[in-house]
Amino acid sequence: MRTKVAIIGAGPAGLLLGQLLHASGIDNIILERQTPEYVLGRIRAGLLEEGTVALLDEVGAGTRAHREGLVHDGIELAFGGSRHRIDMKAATGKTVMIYGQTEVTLDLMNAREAAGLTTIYEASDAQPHEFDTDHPRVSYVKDGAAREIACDFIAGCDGFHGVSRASVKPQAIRTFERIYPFGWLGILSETPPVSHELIYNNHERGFALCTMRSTHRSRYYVQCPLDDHIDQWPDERFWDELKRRLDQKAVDHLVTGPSIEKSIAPLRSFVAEPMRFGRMFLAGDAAHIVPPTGAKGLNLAASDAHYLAVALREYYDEKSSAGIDAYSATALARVWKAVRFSWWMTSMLHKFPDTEGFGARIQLAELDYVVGSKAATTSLAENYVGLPF
Ligand code: RFL
Ligand code: PHB
Repeated sequence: MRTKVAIIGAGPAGLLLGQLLHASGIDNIILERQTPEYVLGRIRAGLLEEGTVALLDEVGAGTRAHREGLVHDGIELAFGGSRHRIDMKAATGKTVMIYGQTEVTLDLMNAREAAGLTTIYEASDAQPHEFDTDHPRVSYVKDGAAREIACDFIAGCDGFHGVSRASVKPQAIRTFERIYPFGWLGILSETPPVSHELIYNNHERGFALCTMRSTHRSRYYVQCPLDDHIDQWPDERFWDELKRRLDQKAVDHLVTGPSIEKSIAPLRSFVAEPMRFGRMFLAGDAAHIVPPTGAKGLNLAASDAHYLAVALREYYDEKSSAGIDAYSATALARVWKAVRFSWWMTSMLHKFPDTEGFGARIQLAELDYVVGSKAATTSLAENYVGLPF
């Protein structure tokens, strides 16, 4: 088999890149280790920047998001017993959209199928080869048989634990990492959200986030110890802990119900440099991870896919390598700003082992400054709605 771009991974980065390339007439094949059902079952991100929605529109996959997504003009920060609204639309003219990653993935999968493009699911042992030459290829196993795709370029869109980044010689890559000493325990429930906008709570018992997937489906997170296990968190314990971290008005409005999904995610910041190795590019979580506090992971996967698609279009249409040569630096400039923002939001809102006394007072002073200063509010808002790309 031969294609121009072999994409490893059918998550948001790989699926969006595939559609963007197709829109430019660049043929591509996606290899995915899991089944489509497995990919669609992963409850992850929920918040899209306008730029991400525009990319879905660009590939004709944005119709349902506009119909079903919830557009939010602001968020609330709760600390010291009261809530403060950040009006992002007033500060930046921009909004964000609540639309789940599961839905984004489904819309992109449907668009791919409608376009008749090849996705090979349940492809095991994918391995990129010879990407430092002009004839890269990807080997894999399907239905017990060894197969291979010859290509011009490889796009490693295979997430944090993927094979692409792991295939690079250690001396060719540099990584930067911060591991946070806690995780997020999240639940999804078929209950109306406690408030029509997101509430980020700084509390002495730990961080809590009230978010949603729709007007009848809520998503809540509480900061938890890294070594906690789901079994230690029956629904009653979760709701009880959440209530302890919310302001009184939120507690009064909270509707609880059985969880339909429950999971614990560790928090980390991670960046690999560069994002290009000869004829292989990394995009999305394969290259970088952010803690979910800033809601940037999926949105960064989308901006990487955009930069890479533009670079490859330039390569094929204009016979110029300038775009692919600049891809890594261009993408990393945006990535690092999102890494900074996510780290800052995480630092300001969570309980750290040393957030006693002095540390806690500094967090409250910072939050008070953020909600009280027009400059600080605008800075948070312009990062939250997404820096331009
Ligand atoms: P993904 O989604 O991990 O997809 C990678 C795909 O590659 C496949 N794969 C392979 N395929 C073939 N061969 C191999 N060897 C392979 N190895 C892996 C995998 O099966 C998978 O299908 O990466 P991608 O596409 O880069 O997308 C990144 C996003 O999924 C991620 O950044 C977000 O979910 C992060 N995130 C959030 N991002 C936001 O923008 N807004 C949010 O509100 C938000 N909330 C979150 C989040 C992530 C969370 N968790 C669980 C980590 C909330 C949570 C709790
Ligand atoms: C979510 O809806 O899952 C979500 C929203 C905002 C975040 C993190 C997660 O910062």
